[in-house]
Amino acid sequence: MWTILIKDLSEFVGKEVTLKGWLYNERSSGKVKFLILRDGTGLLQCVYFKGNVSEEVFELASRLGQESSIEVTGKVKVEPRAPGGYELDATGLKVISESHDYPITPKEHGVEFLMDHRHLWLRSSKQVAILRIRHRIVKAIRDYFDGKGFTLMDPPIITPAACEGTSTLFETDYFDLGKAYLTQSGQLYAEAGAMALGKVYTFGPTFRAEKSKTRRHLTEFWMVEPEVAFAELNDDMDLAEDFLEYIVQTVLKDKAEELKVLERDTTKLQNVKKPLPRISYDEAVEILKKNGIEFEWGNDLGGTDETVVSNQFDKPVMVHRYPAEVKAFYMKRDPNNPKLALAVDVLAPEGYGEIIGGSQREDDFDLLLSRIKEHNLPQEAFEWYLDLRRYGSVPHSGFGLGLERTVAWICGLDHVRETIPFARMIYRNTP
Ligand code: NSS
Repeated sequence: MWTILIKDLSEFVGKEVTLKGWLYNERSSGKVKFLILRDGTGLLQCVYFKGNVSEEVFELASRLGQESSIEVTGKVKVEPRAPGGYELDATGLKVISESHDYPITPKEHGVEFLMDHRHLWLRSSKQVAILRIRHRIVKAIRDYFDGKGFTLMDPPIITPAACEGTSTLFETDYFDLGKAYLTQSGQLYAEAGAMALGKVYTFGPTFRAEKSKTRRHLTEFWMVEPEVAFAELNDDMDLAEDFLEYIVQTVLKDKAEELKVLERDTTKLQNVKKPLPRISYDEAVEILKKNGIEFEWGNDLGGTDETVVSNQFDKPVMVHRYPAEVKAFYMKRDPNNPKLALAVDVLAPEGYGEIIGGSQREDDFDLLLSRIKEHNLPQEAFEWYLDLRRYGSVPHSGFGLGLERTVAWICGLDHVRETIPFARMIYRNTP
């Protein structure tokens, strides 16, 4: 007799096995009791016939509450109608810990209730599928960059200054050194890394004190940021499209089961192959105007604008060369039109909006210094960053991909709150 996992049942057909897990659901029909066991790897219907098991076992099977932790024993049978395709002709049942009045029942609950019980909600099949896909995406991201000669470099989380604008900084007191801030992006440190190692990527939590209460905003989210020395904007876009194709195609191949649990229609995801369309900001503005949207040149694209633009394409679209005014201080200006920044945003289809933001960086010392001043940033805190332009400056570029927005898009979820185990948002910092 073995203790095995539900995912491995196919190897044990006809054999007597023991499994450990939790009672996911149950139903009865007269002399038969069906217990649905979950063990984190799948679901298994365990069938207890009154005549085949001791009275004690049958009574226990009838009494246990949802999410009781249990050990079941029985013979594995093929049963195409059962979830997962197997069934346990059960004989034994032991309780590890009884559970009663589990707050999340198979009926519908409101999303705030579920978010309040996120620590338990994680156990449901859909949430398990999302977490598995998130894990696969994280691994695909690492595999991609590791396989292309990038070195993973971990930037600090406590930082002395803003990277992406001062309006979304989380501030904290830092001993005798005054204020410190939670990082908004590892980019500035990745730039130092690229000058040391050539190609690097950072991958970790980043923070934005976003006042936005939208389905795309978290205050704590994960971002992967490649940075490449001697790369210009076009190289950056080549990298972004190759990278996105790899991630999406890998998930489609390896996580088909989970996508099925989420009832994700994957037709549009199949399209995510290079080349991706590239349009300029000016062209995006034209598209907006043609679609009757009132949009003033010079503004950043809002959520609805992004949706209108991306709806014109059946793949993610790269929008490049934004007005410099609405972009970060470190972006290089377009030599052909200094009003524009050599920036690129990648907009996902199906209304998911911006998943990647990137740019070629300003590599000229004087220009960078004047940008720091224009943005009223404290020069002292950026002296180390200016050093990168003092000592062997080179053209370089990179981008940041938001993990949660990517998970939401690939899983087809309508809000990023379900893409991270414990979401942090403007109105939520628990559990
Ligand atoms: O602000 S970004 O557009 N760009 C940067 O932070 C650059 N420093 C990246 C770089 O070039 N190395 O953010 C990048 C991505 C963006 O496209 C979103 O996918 C995600 O990070 N992002 C967010 N996800 C969830 N919630 C919030 N608040 C959020 N902000 C950005």
